[in-house]
Amino acid sequence: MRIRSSQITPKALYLRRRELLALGAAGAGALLLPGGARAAETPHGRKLEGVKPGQPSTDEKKSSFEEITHYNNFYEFGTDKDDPARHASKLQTRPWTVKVEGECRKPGTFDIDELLKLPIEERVYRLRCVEAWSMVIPWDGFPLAALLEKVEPTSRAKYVAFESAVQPKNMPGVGAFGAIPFPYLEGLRMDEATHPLTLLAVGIYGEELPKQDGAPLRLVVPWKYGFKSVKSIVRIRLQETQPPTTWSQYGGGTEYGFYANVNPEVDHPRWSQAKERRIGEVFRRPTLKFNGYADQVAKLYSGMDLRKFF
Ligand SMILES: Nc1nc2c(c(=O)[nH]1)N[C@H]1C(S)=C(S)[C@@H](COP(=O)(O)O)O[C@H]1N2
Ligand SMILES: [Mo]
Repeated sequence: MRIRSSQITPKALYLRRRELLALGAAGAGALLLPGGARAAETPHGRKLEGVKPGQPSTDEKKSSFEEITHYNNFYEFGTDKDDPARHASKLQTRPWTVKVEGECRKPGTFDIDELLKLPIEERVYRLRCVEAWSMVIPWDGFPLAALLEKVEPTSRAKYVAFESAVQPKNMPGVGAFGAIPFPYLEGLRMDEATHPLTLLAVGIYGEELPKQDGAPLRLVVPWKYGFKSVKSIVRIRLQETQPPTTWSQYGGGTEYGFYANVNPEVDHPRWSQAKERRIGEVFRRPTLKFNGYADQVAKLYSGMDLRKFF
C-alpha cells in the first residue's frame, strides 16, 4: 500500500501544497472559490435540503471532506486509495432506480429522486476498515428500515441481500486483471438491516454523496467492517436464506465472513485488528468492540460465539 503525503505531512503544509497545485492547474481564480483548493478539485454536489441532526452521532473530530473523498475503497474504480477520486466521475447516477424485491408483499422500483424526499438525518459515525484505518464521517441519510417497511416484508424475510451497480464502460476496475468479481454483493440479517443504526446514506457534509463514496446511495453499518457498507446500490432482495457475499466467497475463506463485526480480539490473516489509525493522525488507537457501538448492538449477537462468526 502506498502512503499518501496527507498521512505524513502536517495538515497545513499538505493543504498549502494542494492549494499551490490547484493554482497551477486552474489559475488565480481558484483562490476565489469558497473552500479554496478543495473546491477547485473536488466537484461539490447539490446541497441536501432539510437535513436534521440525528442520534446517535459521535462528537469526535470529523474527517475532512478532502479525506473522505480522496482515501477510498471502491474496487470498481481501481485498487489504489486515490483511484476512486480519479475515476468515479464517470459513474452515471441518473437515471437511477433501486429495485426492492423478494419476500415482501409490495415489491417495487424506487427512483432515487423520490427516495431523496424521505426525511434525511445527519449521523456522524465512525467507519472502520478491515485494513485497520478509520474515519469519522458525517453521513446524511435515512434508516434502511424506512425503505424496507414500504415493501412490507413477509415473515419469511430473514436476510437482506444488496447489489452494487456495474457499469463496465465507466468502471476501469470491472474486468481488470486480478479483480474481484462484480457486482459487489453484501448482505445483512433482517434484525441488523432494520436496526436503527443502519443507514442508507445519500450525502456527506450536507451535500449529495460524492461518486467515490458510493453515489447516489450506499449502505452504512457502523459496527461492522467497512466492506459490509456496499456502495451505489441498485438492488435489495429480501430472502429466507443467507445470501452469498463478495468477501465471504473470495480468497478461499481467508477473508472475513458474513457477520464481520468490528472485533479487536479477532485478527484478519493480513491485519491485526487490535489497533487502528485514524486517517490524519499519527499514533494508532485501540479498536473498540463493535466499533464503539456495543451498547446498541451487542444484544443482536447474544448466544453467538463471536470468534467463530466473523
Ligand atoms: N460497491 C462497492 N462497495 C464498497 C466497496 C467496493 O469496493 N465496492 N468497498 C468497501 C470497503 S472495503 C470500504 S472500507 C468502504 C469504504 O467506504 P469509503 O470509501 O466511502 O470510505 O466501502 C465499502 N463498499
Ligand atoms: Mo474496507
